[in-house]
Parts: sequence; structure tokens; C-alpha cells
Amino acid sequence: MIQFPKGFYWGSAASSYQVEGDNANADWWEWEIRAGKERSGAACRHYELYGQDFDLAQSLNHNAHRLSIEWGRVEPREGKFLQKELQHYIDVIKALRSRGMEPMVTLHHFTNPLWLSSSGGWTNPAVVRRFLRYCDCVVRALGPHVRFWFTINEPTVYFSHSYFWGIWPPQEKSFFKMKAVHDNMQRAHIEAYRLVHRIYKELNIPAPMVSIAQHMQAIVACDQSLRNRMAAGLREYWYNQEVLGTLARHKTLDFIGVNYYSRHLAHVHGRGIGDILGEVCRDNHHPLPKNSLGWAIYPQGLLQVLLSLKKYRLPVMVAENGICTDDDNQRWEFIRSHLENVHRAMEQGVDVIGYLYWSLLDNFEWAEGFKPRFGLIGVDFETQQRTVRNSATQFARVCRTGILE
Ligand code: IFM
Repeated sequence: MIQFPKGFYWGSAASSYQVEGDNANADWWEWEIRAGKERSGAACRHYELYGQDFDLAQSLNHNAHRLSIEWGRVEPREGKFLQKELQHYIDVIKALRSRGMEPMVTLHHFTNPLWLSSSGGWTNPAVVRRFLRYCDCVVRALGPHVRFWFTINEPTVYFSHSYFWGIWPPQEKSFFKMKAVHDNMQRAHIEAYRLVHRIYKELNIPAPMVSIAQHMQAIVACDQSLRNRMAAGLREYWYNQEVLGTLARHKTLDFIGVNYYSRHLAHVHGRGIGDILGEVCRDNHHPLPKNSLGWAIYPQGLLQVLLSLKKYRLPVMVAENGICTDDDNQRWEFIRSHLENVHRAMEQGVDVIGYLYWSLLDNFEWAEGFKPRFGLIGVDFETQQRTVRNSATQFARVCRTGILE
């Protein structure tokens, strides 16, 4: 039996674009059309149904919920903020609070307003000023009700998928553009961190907790060859640690949000930068069970990444951890085994303060569409019917008691 401490945050995470529906002012919306991708459409209609979805989360004993603000909704034209949309998010956050859940708010989760992307998006250094103007408006409106902020979700995933691998909008393949986005995102976080703290001081409310949500894979060399070990070391630095290290040096992290899903087995044959940064084992060495998208399930990898954060001496929140699967028994086993490793990390001195499962609902999984089922709660996208899964009930017991049997 494993006992988690009192006051631990238990809940789930989501992002606006993936659940709300009808986010027609986002660059991703336009890309779905242009690239002939599955349309996000009404998604989970969570924009209207959030009250009933939060009733379910409350009934599952969650005491926290991570959501994001859709930038293109609150600022559909540059500099024009819609009070009605800000009020919507205030209502959403109050709906969480009134159900006993701590709202944790992400300011940027992959999508951009169309006006931003059409003027260079995150490659244009003006994005820092633009992001700060948006943060200023949102944080003043929501600040009195929110303590936890994530400025940017998974910057490394965003800049590599969108600007290096070219698989997400705007589908660029340029090391230099990726580097520009990387630099601008770091600057944006650093400035936004300071801004959020300044606003809280001005409003005379208790200091906020600000971080990013950092995507981390358990990077493992496929064998002991120098080439693979060097590739693994380089990727550990570039994908997992570099951004966090910089933000920590600037003293702009109050805690660390970590999103963990899978193992990354580095195996390099080629000599190109893409091979060095991305080539993984294709020969099924060290096989593991997989989720429905083919990602290896590797619970001890969560221990590995949590231990790698110890050096920052900051509280850590597991801001996302989850599995897409059509087998709900596999989902509960995934949660159980990952929680075991969270607890091991705590025993070894990592100050983990919460665990948020990805995701509350089945939702729109970006370029993969609606097929991957990540939800504790199943969604029938024809009828918008919700079905609480058995894994959700098992997890609810842990959320209520803090005990993992
Ligand atoms: O759905 C995504 C989420 O938007 C960011 N982290 C990973 C999840 C699963 O791929």
C-alpha cells in the first residue's frame, strides 16, 4: 500500500482547442482545412458543457483541473479583447472553485490566433510583446481566482513539430526558424513570469505559482555504442533540460510542470541533424507494450525524468500523464504503475505536489484527430454523451484516499 501526502493535487488536464469546439479564430482550424486534416469541429462542446463535465470530475474526487485559455477567442483581432470571452473563462474558473477544484491555467497550448500566425507567429520577435499584452489582460481578469499558471505548454514539442519536423502548422522545416521560436518562447516565458508576479503584487493577492509544462521523454540509448549514448545525451539536454535550465537560471520557475508519456529509444544510423536529433530504434530492440498510437509504455521512465529534476530544487507537478487506448484495463494499469513511480521519486527526495491525468475527456488529438481515446470519461462525438470509465472510478478512489493499493 502506498500513501500520498495530504494536500496532494489530484485531477486531470485538458486544453481549450482540444475540447471546447468551434475555435475558428485559431491557426490550427485554418490548417485542418488547408491540409485536409480531420476537423476539430464541435470537439467535446466543452465550451457549453463545462458545468456538467466538472460535475463528473467532482464526482470522481478530483481536487484540481488544468485548462487552457484560447488566445484567439479572447483576442480575435490584434489588440481587441472580448470581455464576453474573458467573462466566459472567469465563469469556468469559478465553476471549478465552487466544486472544490484548484484551477491551473495554461496561457498558450499550441494554438495561435490567426492574426498572429499571419504575421510570422512565434518566429517574429514581436510575439513577445504581443504575448505579454494578452497575458496582462487574462491575468488581470482571472488572477483573483487563480494561483497556478503555466505560461506555455510543451515549448520543445511546439517548436520542433511546427518548425523542424514540419508536421504541425505552419509546417516549416528550418533549424533557424525553430531556433527563433525557441528563443522567443523562452523570452516570452521569462517576461510573462515577471509580469504575472507584478500583477499579483499590484492586486495585493498572495503570490502565484508560475511554470511552463515541459514535455519530457525518458531518453534511453538503444545500446552502449558511443554514437547512441552521445545522441541520447544530446537529446536529454536539448529536449528535456535546456529550456528548464535557462528558466531556472533566470529564477522564473516557482515549480516545474512535467508532461510524461513515453520512452524515447535513441538509435542513430544517419549523419544528418535530423538523425542525430530524432532517429529512434526501428528494430524493436527492448520491446514494450504500446498505446494505440504506438508509443511505448514505460512507467519507470517517469521516475527517471522526475529524478532528473531534483537538481532544480523546486516543487514538481505532473501536469500531464496519460494513455490513449481502447482497452480501459490498460488505462488503469498505466495510471497505477505511473503513480507507483511518482511515489518512488518522492521517496527519493523529489517534491512532487500533484498528478494530473491526461485527459478528463476523450478529445481532439491534434493531427491524429478523434481516434485516440485518452479520456477517463469516454465521449460519443455524435451525441456528446459522456461515459465514466472504470479506470476513472479506480483513480477516483486514489484521489479520495491518497492511497494506492
Ligand atoms: O494531447 C496532447 C496535449 O495537447 C499535450 N501533451 C500531450 C497530449 C497527448 O499527445
